[in-house]
Amino acid sequence: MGFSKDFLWGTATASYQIEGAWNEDGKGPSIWDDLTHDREGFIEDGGTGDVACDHYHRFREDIALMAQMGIRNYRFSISWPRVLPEGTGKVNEAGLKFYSDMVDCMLENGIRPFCTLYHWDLPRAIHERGAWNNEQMVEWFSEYVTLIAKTLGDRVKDYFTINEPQCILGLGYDRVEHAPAVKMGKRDLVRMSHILLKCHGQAAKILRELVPDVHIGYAPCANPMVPCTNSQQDIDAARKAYFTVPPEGFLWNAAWFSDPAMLGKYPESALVHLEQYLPKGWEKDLALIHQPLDFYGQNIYTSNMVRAADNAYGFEMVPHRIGIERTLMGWPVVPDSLYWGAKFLYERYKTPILITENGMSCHDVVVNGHIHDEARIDYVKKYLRGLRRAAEEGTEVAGYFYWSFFDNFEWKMGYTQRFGLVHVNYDTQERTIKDSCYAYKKIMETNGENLDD
Ligand code: IFM
Repeated sequence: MGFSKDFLWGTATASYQIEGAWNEDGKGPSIWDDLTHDREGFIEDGGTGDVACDHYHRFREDIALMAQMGIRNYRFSISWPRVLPEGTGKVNEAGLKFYSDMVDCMLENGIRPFCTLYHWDLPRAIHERGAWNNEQMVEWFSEYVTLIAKTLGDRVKDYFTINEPQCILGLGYDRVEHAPAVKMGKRDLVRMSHILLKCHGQAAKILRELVPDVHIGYAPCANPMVPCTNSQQDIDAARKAYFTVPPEGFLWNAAWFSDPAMLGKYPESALVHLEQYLPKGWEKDLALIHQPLDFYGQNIYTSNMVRAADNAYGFEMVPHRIGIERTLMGWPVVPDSLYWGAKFLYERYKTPILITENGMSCHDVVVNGHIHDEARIDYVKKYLRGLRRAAEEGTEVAGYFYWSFFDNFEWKMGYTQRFGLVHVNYDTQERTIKDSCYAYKKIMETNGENLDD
């Protein structure tokens, strides 16, 4: 048993976090350029993505390194303002050429490209026109997606529409921790969610029309709910909690952004209190939002604990036990996250599950040219054992992408967090392969058969 023979092992990154070259060769400004340049003190260490891993200039060496380390599938994202500096209209040919060359380079190295269309670097010009809060966003996004499909579609057959809608709206417009860091009220957030979902649907439709033999996915997040015990009551409670949309914090739920896309309807638990904020005629948009997908991606790092309760919901959250192992981000290490996450999501959406991100930020130190990141190796193996158990019990698990191939700009946390399998010295841009990268290579080579070693 174990993972299927065609299991997709890979790694992931995102444009703003690695590329640098923020204003080179005709690229337009993004909301992250503006936030990091203009809001002093906002980013933990004052970092920006201006240079980041300088991947824009070093992609050939980086991709060769991936190939050397056994990576066969690579999830990268496109910077919208690099190809359309004003968001729409004039195309930046140099930007398109960069992605086209990068894709060629991946293929030459035997790496299958998985392209994420939107991983947060929104063009400033689109932000200034209202972005997700403007119905026209669907047209603007369509123009961008069409351009990418026509440029890369002959060589890139795997796409994700939108990465972590929860964070786009939840962190960008509610908690105000990410760009554009603009606070919006509940009515706007509901309307923006709906427009975002329409963008997802429209992108999937365009890809299906323009790219022969395409595979399309979506990459939302939401901490899985893990039952406190193996009792049937706690398992049922956890499943219910995972897909119940609470009146407050509704953006962070799995069902809010996934039920419309995967099932063609909003969850009842959401409609009860949020329908009043949905735009008029929302029902007729569901056909567009609900496009057939080939895989259901999900970014999973940690979980919440749940048990059955004698209250109106039938469940309650339970704090993690004191002293639980945590990553440098402070996220509790819950190895069963991938087990329960994949299992519950597959039961509900009946589409092959792709773990589009999972990984650990550690306090990595280079000692004599080596990084002995045992905690990361342990984390990956533990989490993958959970995923393997789900696969063995019948959950269709299509693949796993470690986040991230190399250390990079971790948004509000700047460069204080290192998630990579490869260490980046930001002063010299030197890459150093961490022990976890060698360990992951072995895992991929054995198709996960060495997870118990
Ligand atoms: O770095 C991020 C990534 O951009 C989106 N998912 C979570 C990662 C770690 O925080």
